[in-house]
Amino acid sequence: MKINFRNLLIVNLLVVFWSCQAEIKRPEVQIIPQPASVTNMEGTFSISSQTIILINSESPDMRKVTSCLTKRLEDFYQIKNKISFSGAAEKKSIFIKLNTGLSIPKEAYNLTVSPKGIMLEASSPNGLFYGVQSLLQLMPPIQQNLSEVVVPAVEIKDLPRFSWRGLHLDVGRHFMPKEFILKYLDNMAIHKFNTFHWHLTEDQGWRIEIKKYPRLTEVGSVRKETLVGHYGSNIYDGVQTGGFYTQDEVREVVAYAADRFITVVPEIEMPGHSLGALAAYPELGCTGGPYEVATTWGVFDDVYCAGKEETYAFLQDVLAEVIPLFPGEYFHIGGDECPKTRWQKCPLCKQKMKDEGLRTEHELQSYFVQRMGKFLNENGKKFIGWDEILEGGLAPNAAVMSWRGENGGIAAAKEHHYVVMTPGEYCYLDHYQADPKTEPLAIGGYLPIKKIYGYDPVPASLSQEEAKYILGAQGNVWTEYMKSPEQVEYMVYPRAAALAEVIWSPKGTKDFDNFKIRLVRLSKLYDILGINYCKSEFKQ
Ligand code: TNX
Repeated sequence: MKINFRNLLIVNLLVVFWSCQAEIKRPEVQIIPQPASVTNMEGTFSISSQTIILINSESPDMRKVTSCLTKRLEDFYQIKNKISFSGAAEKKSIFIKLNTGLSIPKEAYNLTVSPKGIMLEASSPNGLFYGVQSLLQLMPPIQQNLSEVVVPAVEIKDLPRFSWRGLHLDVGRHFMPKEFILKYLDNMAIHKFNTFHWHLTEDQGWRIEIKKYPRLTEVGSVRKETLVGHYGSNIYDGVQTGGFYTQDEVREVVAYAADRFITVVPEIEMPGHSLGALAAYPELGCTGGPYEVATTWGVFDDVYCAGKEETYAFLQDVLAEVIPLFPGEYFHIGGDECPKTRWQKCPLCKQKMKDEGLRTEHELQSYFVQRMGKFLNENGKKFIGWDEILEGGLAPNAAVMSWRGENGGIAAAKEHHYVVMTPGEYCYLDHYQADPKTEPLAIGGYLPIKKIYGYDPVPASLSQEEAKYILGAQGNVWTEYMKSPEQVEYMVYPRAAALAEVIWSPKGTKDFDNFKIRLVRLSKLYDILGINYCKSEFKQ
């Protein structure tokens, strides 16, 4: 046979063209956080308005899962799908199957995309929700009218490494409007975070309505001005500022979070960081005041008086109103940064120490925390506090949030207490993420995204048995230097994406270069969603 080189060349070109087409047609699987197992397969599946979403359960939880999917298809691509209740998969459909008999953990899911259809299966709605989040990341990060959305064929088997995947927000230093809290929750869900730690009371403002004590919000939520620049500048802006959430608004936030399978953990700080409350009810301090809602940052000597029974009665009343608003398992009672200066001089505190046989003010703090913890336990809550609650003796069933490094967490885990890791060096999203010279003013520190990405929440010094007490990790967002929702987003994203992978993905699968490639894609979604993320990582 005579070979015609011209024809061969054409055939070659066609082959190259087809294979390129095929490559273009099969988008890459780029998900954050990286799933536990991803098997790429040949081909794609196209979702159009003809694609039926099949479900095998019609519970409210199932509706949350499906509406997350249908809303995205409609909002981004103008594709409207029918949802149909059915027992089995059909060709070319998306089958969302709740299979309570499936022996995989609560938040795990299996997602199979093939040219014949999509099958998502989990043992609980939580797992299905995360499966949907992954499916959404298989779709193109564009907002455009499309007749079909092409997703790559793939088999994903996924489950989280940790059960506490937290993001915190301090609304005491700067109040954040409810609408922003809702957006914060939306963005958390995309990253498969499941715990929102809402820091609600501070020296600079009390942010939650308490019906029995109206002055907490009338007086305690407003400060007359705010420090300008860094601590110690002694320059103030002269602008009165404040804000708080009504109990109805809190209920709305908690329900909105639940729709995204996020638990809200409230924090009512005690015994320190309490000037907001003391300004409203000065009789609760050792000196009786008067006190002012703080206008600067830092740690203040005036804290709740541990010697007065009125303090405990007040806090129990407050907790009694707050507890029913939050259905989650845990309640946070602060416990950090409580100077003992006033207690040392206070006759009532001294008397209390005598009566209770307490030798040091640290033991008095421990008494305080244990007493309030007991009240929480009696009212159906577990409690968690910052690692200072270890000082002077840890309450028998308290969980610890380790922030001053990992040592507090390690000590607690060794004593078989549950721990959430939030060491400042790795988890403080208020620290600078790039060169301070080019960044908006922040509290200090330096935590580039790569450093968070490299964090492992289980310290090497723990045995396998002790490591089971590490519930997970959390990013903390203290807002001294974040005046607006935009600034909060700037500090949180994209670093929270790195943290999400730390907490979700299996140990040993992390690869920062690969993460960065996936992050470029995720940032396109941030653009569409109007997230004001920091772009320094994308420059180079
Ligand atoms: C320490 S972390 C605090 C906060 C500050 C933060 C600033 C913790 C339990 N207490 O009150 O806002 O540092 O980084």
